[in-house]
Amino acid sequence: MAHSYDDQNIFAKILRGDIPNDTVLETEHTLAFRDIQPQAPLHVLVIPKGPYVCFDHFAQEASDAEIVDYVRAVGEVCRMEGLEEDGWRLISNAGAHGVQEVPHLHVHVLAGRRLGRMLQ
Ligand code: IU
Repeated sequence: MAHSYDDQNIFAKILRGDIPNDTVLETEHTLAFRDIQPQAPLHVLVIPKGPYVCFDHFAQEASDAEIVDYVRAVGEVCRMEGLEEDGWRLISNAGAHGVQEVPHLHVHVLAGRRLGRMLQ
């Protein structure tokens, strides 16, 4: 799949500082912030700072340093928010069938209640 990145998407604007966000963690290559419409008591979005549309795009084109930073940041958010005991769920929607609304890679970290068994 060819990936073309739209730099007018809302997360690109957040990364440029044009729109405020509720930051949980910022590292060299990654930003984690609270979702504006939380679907669980804890709902954090973790995004790479680079211009990647989805996981596949990121896996193909990001540097090893970006990938390591990103994966570690997702784990760090879970640790920082104290989720080890009760657990969490990671989701990353892609494309039309994944019902991805914002075309910048993001992982949803959901926690704080027992989530439904399946996603719709
Ligand atoms: P999706 O996986 O692309 O469907 O998720 C996009 C998420 O981005 C969704 O949960 C929105 O509530 C969230 N979001 C946000 O946190 N801040 C915004 O300004 C916008 C969407 I627009």
